[in-house]
Amino acid sequence: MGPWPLDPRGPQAEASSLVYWVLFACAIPVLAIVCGSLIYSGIKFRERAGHEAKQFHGHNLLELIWTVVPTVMVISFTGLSWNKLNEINNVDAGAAMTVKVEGRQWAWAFTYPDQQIFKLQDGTTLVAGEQLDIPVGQKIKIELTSKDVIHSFWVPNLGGKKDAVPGHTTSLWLQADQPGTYKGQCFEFCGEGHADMLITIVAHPQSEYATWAVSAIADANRLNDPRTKVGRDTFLASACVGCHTVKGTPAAGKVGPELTHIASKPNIAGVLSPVNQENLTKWVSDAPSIKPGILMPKFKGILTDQQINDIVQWLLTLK
Ligand code: HEC
Ligand SMILES: [Cu+2]
Repeated sequence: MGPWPLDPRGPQAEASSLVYWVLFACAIPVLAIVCGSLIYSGIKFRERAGHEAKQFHGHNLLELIWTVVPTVMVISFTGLSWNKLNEINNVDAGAAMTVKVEGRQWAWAFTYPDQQIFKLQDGTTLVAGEQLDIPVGQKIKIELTSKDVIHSFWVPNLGGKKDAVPGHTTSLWLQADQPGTYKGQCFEFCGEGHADMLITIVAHPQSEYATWAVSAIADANRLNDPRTKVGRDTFLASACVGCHTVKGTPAAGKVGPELTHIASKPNIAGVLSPVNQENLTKWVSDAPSIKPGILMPKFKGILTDQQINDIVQWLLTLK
């Protein structure tokens, strides 16, 4: 099933779905009794030929019942909600890690905690877009803020929603009981890209989380390697980004294939093998002469040989 609050996969979401189901279970008999007796007495005691509507008022026992029962119910609901709200709002106690989340039109950025396992070689901390990776069975504190307008963070299977307000920090906590992928969505209309402001939370078994972190750091280090930075910058500044996606960078084009792992592929576009400096240079310089009719233009003459070489050096690090 997709994102759905009544399919809780963690204690936070369980707390609110429990309140929902208890209230729902009590509301059904109340509805049945109230509507049932209304309809029943409307038919039974109505005025009709040979039957005069009975006139009476006051019935101590009935009045006592319909005062006491709802009072007890409402007080119990208050107690239950109070109790569960305390649990839901208990953000800090026992949190294993704190992730800073910033909403902006129209994406989320996740900054991992200032811990050694999330450090890049340039001393900065791992930041990810769209996807947050967490360990299973641990309480994760989310500190929310916004860069522009009000957004709302909601991953229904894991927990309640919270607004991300510019200039303020709000917080919530999440915990996934099972490994898996949990989808969420910005829940405050925030402009034309609102519908695309998605959230993906991937929960890893605790024993595999450190391994995930190592590979995430390696990916981030590769993309930010100072030795290939010129190539990265040239790539991002040229037409390539309009057609190709490289995860972890702003390049998100969808016309051509994703290049996130181009250096690990067996060939380039199915025609040039292996993926090495020589072949990539040929391809980027003049793809149409290698594979006639493709959409990718020739870059020889548009970019200098040096620029093509810089880009190729960077592409070679995309393993
Ligand atoms: C107008 C769109 C467009 C632009 C601009 C563009 N490409 Fe491409 N690119 C493509 C398409 C389409 C393919 C797939 C060709 C095929 O497989 O038939 C491709 C394929 C590739 C491949 C091989 C991918 C694979 O999976 O084998 C590489 C590498 C590549 N492009 C690099 C670049 C670089 C670097 C730039 C910028 C200098 C660039 N492209 C600019 C459209 C584009
Ligand atoms: Cu939003």
